[in-house]
Amino acid sequence: MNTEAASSAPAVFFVSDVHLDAARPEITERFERFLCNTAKTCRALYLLGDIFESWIGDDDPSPLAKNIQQQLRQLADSGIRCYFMAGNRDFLLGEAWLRQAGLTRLPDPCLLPPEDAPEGLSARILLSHGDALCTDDTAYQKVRHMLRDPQWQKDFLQKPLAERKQLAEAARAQSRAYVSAANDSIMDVNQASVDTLMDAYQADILIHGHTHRPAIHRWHAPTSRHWRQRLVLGDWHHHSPYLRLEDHKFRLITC
Ligand SMILES: [Mn+2]
Repeated sequence: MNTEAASSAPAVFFVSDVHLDAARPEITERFERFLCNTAKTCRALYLLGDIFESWIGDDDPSPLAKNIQQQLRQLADSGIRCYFMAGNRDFLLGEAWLRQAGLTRLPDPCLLPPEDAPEGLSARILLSHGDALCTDDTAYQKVRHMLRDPQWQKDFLQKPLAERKQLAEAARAQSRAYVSAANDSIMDVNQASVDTLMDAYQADILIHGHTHRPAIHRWHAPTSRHWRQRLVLGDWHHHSPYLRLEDHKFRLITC
């Protein structure tokens, strides 16, 4: 029998925290290169939040957003399934924009759809952006609660574009000041919150971003029969990292 014929299916890619920003063209360049080259070889691309540094509404005529939308569309049109889960910076991305980009929205959290769960691998894989798990940061969780309120979002999107731009800029400055002053340990996920979430979904593997602390963590939880894994995606500030699922194996790649 020709074993060569049993070649593996194309890989599944996971990316988060690109933080695309008109002020950082080198990040845009790297991400565009990723979409045009590397991503062309996968069968599904999961964008797990904070792809954009900020999003103030689909009506913002930013050339950066338009170009990225077109490139994502090309990828989707070439037959690659592309998914988007909102992060804490791009949660206002609207349905029309996503549809135009060929992206399917995923709720946070959600299990990896069965078509991309490796055949024969019994592990249940959960996806999340990750910010909801940073429960030690109580101040942030309060803000998060407000920002995710549909009424708050509706009110915000009804403001004139210039006002939204100003508010977003002020929020970013505030966030930068907060992050630099806050205790580093509260900016990571809380282990008990991770286990509670994984219990609720009977998940064995959790993939998330947000913390910018790329790593593969492995531990044994008292509530689980199996070893658990937490795969943390890296940010794109200086590199172009992505997670690759291929032949039942995960690999964090940094280019
Ligand atoms: Mn984030």
